[in-house]
Amino acid sequence: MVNALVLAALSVLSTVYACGDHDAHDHSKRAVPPKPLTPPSRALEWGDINILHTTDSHGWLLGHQKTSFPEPNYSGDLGDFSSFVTRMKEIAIVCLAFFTNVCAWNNQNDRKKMSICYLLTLVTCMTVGHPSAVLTARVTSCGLIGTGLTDGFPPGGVDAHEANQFLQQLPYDVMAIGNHELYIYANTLDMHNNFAPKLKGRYLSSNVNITIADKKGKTSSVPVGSRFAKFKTRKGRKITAFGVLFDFTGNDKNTTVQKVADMVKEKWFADAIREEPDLFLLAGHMPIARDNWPLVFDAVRAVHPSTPIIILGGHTHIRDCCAKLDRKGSKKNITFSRRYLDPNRLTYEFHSGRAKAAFDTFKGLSITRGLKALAKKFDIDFLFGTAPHDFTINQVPYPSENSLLTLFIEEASPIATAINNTRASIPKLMITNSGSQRFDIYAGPFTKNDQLTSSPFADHFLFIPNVTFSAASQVLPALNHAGADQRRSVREELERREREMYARGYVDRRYNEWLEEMDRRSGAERRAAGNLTLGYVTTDACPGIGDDTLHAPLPFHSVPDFIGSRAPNVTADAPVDLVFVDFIQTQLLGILNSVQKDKTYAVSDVQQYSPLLTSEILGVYAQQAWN
Ligand SMILES: *[C@@H]1O[C@H](CO)[C@@H](O)[C@H](O)[C@H]1NC(C)=O
Ligand SMILES: *[C@@H]1O[C@H](CO)[C@@H](O)[C@H](O)[C@H]1NC(C)=O
Ligand SMILES: *[C@@H]1O[C@H](CO)[C@@H](O)[C@H](O)[C@H]1NC(C)=O
Ligand SMILES: *[C@@H]1O[C@H](CO)[C@@H](O)[C@H](O)[C@H]1NC(C)=O
Ligand SMILES: *[C@@H]1O[C@H](CO)[C@@H](O)[C@H](O)[C@H]1NC(C)=O
Ligand SMILES: *[C@@H]1O[C@H](CO)[C@@H](O)[C@H](O)[C@H]1NC(C)=O
Ligand SMILES: *[C@@H]1O[C@H](CO)[C@@H](O)[C@H](O)[C@H]1NC(C)=O
Ligand SMILES: CC(=O)N[C@H]1CO[C@H](CO)[C@@H](O)[C@@H]1O
Repeated sequence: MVNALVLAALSVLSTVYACGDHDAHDHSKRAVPPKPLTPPSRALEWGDINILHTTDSHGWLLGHQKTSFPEPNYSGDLGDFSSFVTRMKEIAIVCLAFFTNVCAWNNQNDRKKMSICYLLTLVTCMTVGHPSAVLTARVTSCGLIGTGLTDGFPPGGVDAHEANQFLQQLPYDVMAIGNHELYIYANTLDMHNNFAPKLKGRYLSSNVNITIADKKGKTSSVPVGSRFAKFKTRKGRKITAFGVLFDFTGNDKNTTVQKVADMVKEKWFADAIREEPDLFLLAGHMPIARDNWPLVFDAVRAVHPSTPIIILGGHTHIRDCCAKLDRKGSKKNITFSRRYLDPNRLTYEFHSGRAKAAFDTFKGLSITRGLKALAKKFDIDFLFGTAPHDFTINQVPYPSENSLLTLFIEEASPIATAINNTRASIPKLMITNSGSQRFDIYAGPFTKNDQLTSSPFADHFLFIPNVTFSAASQVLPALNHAGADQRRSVREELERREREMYARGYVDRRYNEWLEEMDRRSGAERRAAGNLTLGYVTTDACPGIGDDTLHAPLPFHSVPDFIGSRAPNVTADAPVDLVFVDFIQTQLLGILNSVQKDKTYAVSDVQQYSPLLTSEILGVYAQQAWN
């Protein structure tokens, strides 16, 4: 039996959080959320092979620290997780190992007694029933859109370099490369030079290479980590593992992502799968549904019709499972089960059967201490102000008082960009894409870390002066395809952009569809029942309930693709500044030229509106308005 315990994506994109004691400078109160957490619903099932699988933790190594729901559910930090892994491995091995030692110690000179002792031990352990090793697999993605722990490095540093010192202390048997390791060459090089060697052949990049120069300046393309790994579990089961990345196109120069379809045709791949292991472990930063896993699966199946294959996916931040790839059913009688754990101490303590100090390991505590020291070193708790209440992206309608999008475009952007700006007094309309805001803001301290998390994109505000208000006011509805003329082309453009964005690593659309579906399916009833706490409610294609802790889903409201500031109180023919983010310049010019015919606007009409970057807006605003 194969057992996958999936520690859900730490919900980078859409939930929220704040320090328990309202003290932004102290992460030490973590792990003691003010509201009681709901414990897991039932004990885990153990099998012959047990896998702990984490994915998409990005920079959330200190866990989610805010007190607004459901953030405390994701409050476990990497140190807690390290202790959990140790405790689960102990449960798997301690029985035999412990009693074997006891037998040997007590019966040193009596072989017969020793044999009986062994036999009794064996029977006891079999009855207790924890026969196997725990493998740990991580489908990685560090850097960007993480938190200050990875992205908050001082000038001259390398994204995630410091945080990786902690990750590499966990006993991952297999780790697969993710897209965020590839946006900036220096980050990839750091993974290749410093991180991969620490993983000793277990950092897998089956289809990802980096181009490096040797001492003589001669360049060559080599795998970032290893292409595959073959190893044995503690009980001697042979594993052949790969680490595959989806067909990602947003990678930097001098890095290569080979298409999955081409990878499976490589000679090295054929050579690697020729020998039959007990299990193929296909780990990879690629969602298990709607992506290229079947290509890898079929390539293995063509050679080995019945060898167990387990696929560990990731990337879209959703909980998902399907057991359908084997259409004819395997000849070997294997069973499989999976469980999605909320990553918090309560979950870890419940399943390890140890609480508080008895749960923590020395290494776990030292990782937590180290991460806190790193947070301090990067000054990620620098306080901009105190948010008066929660501002969320999808939990409330847009526009509304508690909408982060409303806050950003109607309040924060106009106020922050007006500071030291000679055009401040000129009426304006501001437009940005809603995807620019990545994470909710929760009531309480708003820190440098929160700013990085909510608004990671460093776009410039540009503007076109002297646009008539009547023309400017048509641009936003047209961008959102409300105007009949533009509807088809804009929709097509958005679809095209969506496909392109997915290939470049953006996953909001899929993650949001998942949240929306869980709310539509059962949101109203489950919340009304009043006996469930908020969190993920997973419906997947594997049998039984996958969620470890039962929840009611968060409310979900969809938002338009583009959002705008409040209209100034001016006449239709009055000149206004049309302000927008550089990211949407091409589309905006096209639309502006289609809604009016007085003038053909071109890139030469566009100027910089403010030296402030979009990633700085919330901090500047909070310093003004939330102090
Ligand atoms: C790629 O790396 C090589 C070797 O370091 C270097 O000479 C070359 O300029 C790089 N190319 C780009 C486009 O960065
Ligand atoms: C990756 O590196 C290996 C080893 O140098 C090389 O043989 C292979 O052609 C490279 N693959 C790609 C897709 O660049
Ligand atoms: C397969 O496993 C199931 C459940 O453990 C068991 O009932 C069945 O008899 C097994 N079949 C074979 C062919 O071993
Ligand atoms: C505005 O100008 C003052 C004085 O030069 C400066 O201290 C301040 O940082 C500026 N504020 C912004 C948001 O640029
Ligand atoms: C806006 O137009 C007025 C006249 O209509 C002109 O004087 C002014 O220079 C223009 N401003 C810019 C920034 O182009
Ligand atoms: C919650 O309440 C509903 C309706 O009263 C009930 O069917 C369900 O079993 C309860 N769930 C839990 C986890 O107590
Ligand atoms: C808009 O401006 C007009 C003319 O200056 C003024 O009478 C009116 O009260 C303003 N409306 C609002 C809502 O400020
Ligand atoms: C499982 C779990 O921890 N659920 C918690 C999620 O967060 C809310 C708000 O803090 C709690 O009430 C739940 O118990």
